[in-house]
Amino acid sequence: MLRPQDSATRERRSLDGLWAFRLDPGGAGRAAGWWRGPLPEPREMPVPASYNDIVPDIAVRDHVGDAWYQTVFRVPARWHGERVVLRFDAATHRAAVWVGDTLVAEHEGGYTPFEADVTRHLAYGAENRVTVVVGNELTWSSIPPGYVEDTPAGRRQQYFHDFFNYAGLHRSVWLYTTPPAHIADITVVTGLDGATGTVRYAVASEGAPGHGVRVTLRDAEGAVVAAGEGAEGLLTVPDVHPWAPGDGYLYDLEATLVAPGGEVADTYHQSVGVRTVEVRGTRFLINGEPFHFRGFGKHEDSAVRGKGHDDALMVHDFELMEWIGANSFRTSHYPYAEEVLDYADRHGVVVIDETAAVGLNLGLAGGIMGGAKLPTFSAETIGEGARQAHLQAIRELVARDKNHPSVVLWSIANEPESHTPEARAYFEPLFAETRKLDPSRPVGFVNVMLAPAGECLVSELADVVMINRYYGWYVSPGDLAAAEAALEAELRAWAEGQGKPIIVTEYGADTLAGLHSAVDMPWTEDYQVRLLEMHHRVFDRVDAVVGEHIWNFADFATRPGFFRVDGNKKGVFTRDRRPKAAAFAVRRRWRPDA
Ligand code: GCB
Repeated sequence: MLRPQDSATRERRSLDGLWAFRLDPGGAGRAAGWWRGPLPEPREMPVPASYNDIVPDIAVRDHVGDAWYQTVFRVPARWHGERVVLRFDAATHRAAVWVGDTLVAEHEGGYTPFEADVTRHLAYGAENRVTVVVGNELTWSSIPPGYVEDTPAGRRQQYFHDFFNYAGLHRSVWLYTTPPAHIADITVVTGLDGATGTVRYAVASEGAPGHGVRVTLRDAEGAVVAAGEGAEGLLTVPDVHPWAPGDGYLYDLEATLVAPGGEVADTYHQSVGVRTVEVRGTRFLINGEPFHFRGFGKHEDSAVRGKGHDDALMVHDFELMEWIGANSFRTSHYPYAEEVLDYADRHGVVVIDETAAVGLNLGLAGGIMGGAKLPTFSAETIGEGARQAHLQAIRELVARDKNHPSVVLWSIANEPESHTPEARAYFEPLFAETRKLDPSRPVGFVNVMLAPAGECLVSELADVVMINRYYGWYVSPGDLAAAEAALEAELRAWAEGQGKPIIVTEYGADTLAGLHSAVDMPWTEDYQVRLLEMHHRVFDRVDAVVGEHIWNFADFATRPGFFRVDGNKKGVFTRDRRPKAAAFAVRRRWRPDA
């Protein structure tokens, strides 16, 4: 799915800003048809943002159910005759959208975009009303899963992942035009053969019978380096400047749809980074060179806006990652805003791109949360409904992110149950589907400590081993000597058992900024430093380890709980992005010359 852009033939307009808003815990709005007129008794709500922390009211923060958004805008008269599309970059976790009285879109899944052709539903040169109902309930059939519990105090959302269930319109809303005959999709797959680059492209169009396609590839200075005719083809780029970690060199592919009479019907500009990705033995190769992942699991999370995208925070996070010497991150535990991937493309930052499939593990949830033990995969819990939603989440992720050179690896789930035959059966078709959709990138999932080397039945399906381990924290807290021995033994077992590259996608310790101790004491800044240093010593001894992603880049919000002090504190930075002592220690490892 192409992002809205301004081009010679297209125009876009942001609908971000303050919308009318109203919570609807009882579901009255659907029965009363709130889209048919102004929302009753609204308050104002910023878009994009999570609504949860905007209002100092626990009923807003912990709301379960529908939330209504509405705005009114004028459409320029000159847009008449164009195709006009209404696009939501994300609505968490599901939405229905009306333009005036007409239902134009419904979407499930909180972190991928959706859109509707609203050409016939708009009044041109006049005022139009858009109403959106956003649902935040997590069920046994949603990704991520959860369930709503009826308690004497009201409905309560339960879920199995360790970050707050923020909801709302988290990303931008756009109205954009295309000509009626338009480019609908572009796919590029790049290759390298010595100094020559290749760009295999496919341009899909709609409403354009008899039209032709022309493509022009320009370098960063704007010089034409290759050109082609036809909806599909292969371009070669002599003396190519590859995209590489730390060198986000991008070409511009201009696709032009040409009407039978020869006039330009539509144009779209697609950035292209020419690079290859390959897993060979225990190495992860980018452009044929071994790559070592240094960085973090992150979250889209900050005070007040929750998961709302914010360019200032995004750029600040990337600047801090550069300062500390990170070359990569994982979009734990959901697809991030497209602005983030565009930035990573431009700056040569490597991305492991993850679906929102987190918490598919009731063994873990039961263990940590003390709840009743239910089977993870069953007809009553995570079953066919969830698997269909998961497949759809993978399809939408690949459709959205396939052209980003920064994305080198798909992660189709975080810490699912993976040691049972049911898990294996659940995951086999998901791996197959991901590979079918994108044969050009490796595929993996993130393994949990409950399914160690030798017991995991799913890792075999993956191209790389990704593991989250908490030696020195959940296992042997305060005892770094025991933790070091256990970590090394497990990494060696993975290396011998799988013969694949290993990325340690999480390791870390909760740390309260300002707390210190001379001896190893969990929660202190000194302990976080020593725990990370211990891990790094071990990683350096195990050849198959090709990646270290600390959990987490920054402290983040979770639901309340006795083992979380105002959220998860495993950040190397605080939630407001101040460095803890560990930030300086990690920087010394990752940027020894700085
Ligand atoms: C994990 C999860 C992550 C949690 C982390 C923790 O394994 O993947 O979402 O936040 O552990 O701190 O417990």
